[in-house]
Amino acid sequence: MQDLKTKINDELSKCRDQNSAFEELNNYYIGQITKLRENLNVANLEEKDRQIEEGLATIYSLKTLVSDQAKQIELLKYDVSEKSQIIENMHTKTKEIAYKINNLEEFETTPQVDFEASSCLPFGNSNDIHLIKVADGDAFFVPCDSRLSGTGWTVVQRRIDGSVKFNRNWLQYQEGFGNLSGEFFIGLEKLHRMTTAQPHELYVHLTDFNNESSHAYYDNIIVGPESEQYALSALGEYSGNAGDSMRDNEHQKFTTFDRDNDMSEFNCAETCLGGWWYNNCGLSNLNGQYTERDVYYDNSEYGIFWDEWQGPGYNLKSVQIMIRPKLESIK
Ligand SMILES: [Ca+2]
Repeated sequence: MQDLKTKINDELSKCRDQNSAFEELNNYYIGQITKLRENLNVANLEEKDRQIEEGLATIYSLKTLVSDQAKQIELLKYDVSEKSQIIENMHTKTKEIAYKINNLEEFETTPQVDFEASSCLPFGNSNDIHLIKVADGDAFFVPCDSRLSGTGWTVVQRRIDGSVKFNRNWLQYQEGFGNLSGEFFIGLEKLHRMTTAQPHELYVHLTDFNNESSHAYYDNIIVGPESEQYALSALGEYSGNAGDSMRDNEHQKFTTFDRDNDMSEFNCAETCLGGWWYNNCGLSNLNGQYTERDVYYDNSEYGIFWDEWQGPGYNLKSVQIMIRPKLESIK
């Protein structure tokens, strides 16, 4: 029994020792594990910090990239808008060119076209009707005359038989009327455009019922714009054998029965029966009433007269008014 007790105590003592050794070992491992855990956590944190830093750097560079791309997009948008404008301009140009081509095709079928001509001069020794174009205005037909006083005159008014009425309103005088191969008035707007595009000379050819002729030449005619009522701004020097009967009309505005610009207390267009650069009322009336041979001298003073040649009561048989660019002004 005593032996058994001793054995048990021994065994118990051994167990305690072993237990104590286990505890020590356990503590050692716990310590190691704790240390490892601690190390592991620190390493993880450092790694995380590093990852966060890396992440932040990536985000920053992404932000820079996005901002750069936004700038690029803005530049591209601007570029696109600029190119759209260019394309739109090209469309407009294309339309203009197409329009010009179509018109050229139309004009190709019209005879006697010369867009270089701004008067009858380029047509040389011609007595035909030609198309001319002054400055950037529309082209229009004019009769040319090379018989009365050398070549290249543009006829702007003609009276020969009384077939066309000349007692007309402002708008008709502005635009012109009549028949280019007979009696007509070219129109104040065209006269203005022609005489202001380059210096012009003026030739007035008169014929009486005895078929005798005279002429008046003025070396610098200018017809003002509509805003100045197409005033006869200048005539220049006179020469000829008909007398200077238009001098009185120089610096006068144009008057028609519906627009009184003259110096008379009455309307000279109403008393003289035609549109003209009336003064009060003046010594010439080349757009007056046409009169037949049997009443060529009726003292009416509303017929076609040129005071200094046949007097104001004599109604002339025919008139032709012509203009031509001054030769010394042509380069
Ligand atoms: Ca008046």
